[in-house]
Amino acid sequence: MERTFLAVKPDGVQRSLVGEIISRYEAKGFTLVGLKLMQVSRELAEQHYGEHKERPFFPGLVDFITSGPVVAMVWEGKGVVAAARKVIGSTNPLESDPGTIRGDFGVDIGRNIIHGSDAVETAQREIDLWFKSEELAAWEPTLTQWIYE
Ligand code: DAT
Ligand code: MG
Repeated sequence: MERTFLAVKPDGVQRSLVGEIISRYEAKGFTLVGLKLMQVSRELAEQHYGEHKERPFFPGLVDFITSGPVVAMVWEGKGVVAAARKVIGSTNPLESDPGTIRGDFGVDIGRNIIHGSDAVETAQREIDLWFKSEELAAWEPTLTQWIYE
């Protein structure tokens, strides 16, 4: 089953949006297989956002993501990588549709509340970067038959 990596960023944690965000993915029918609140090191932040290291916003992005605790999560389900990104919305919250997390709760691009992997391969890389295999739980919810036909 497909998995994705999601992280509630320091702004989302400070604004008490963790429960709201988890609820959206639970209600959709996806399965939570990993969850931890953690302080991100600069090393982890720089690796996670490595694709952006030449961009002018990179230092500010690393400062921001290390500025307070984040809630790192792994979610599982059919098509979860793309579906989770749809629930998140566009990178710029002002361009995100209402109903999406960024569209409902954010304004500035540098305070866009949540990270989500952008492709299946990226998700695997990010899950391996953020979680040890023993921190992930493989379990089958009893609800499965009411979500999948
Ligand atoms: P996303 O988080 O939607 O995958 P991304 O991978 O292009 O977006 O960028 C990673 C994060 O970097 C993004 O969530 C917020 C920040 N960011 C991106 N573009 C930016 C910009 N032009 N100015 C400031 N921050 C930016
Ligand atoms: Mg990205």
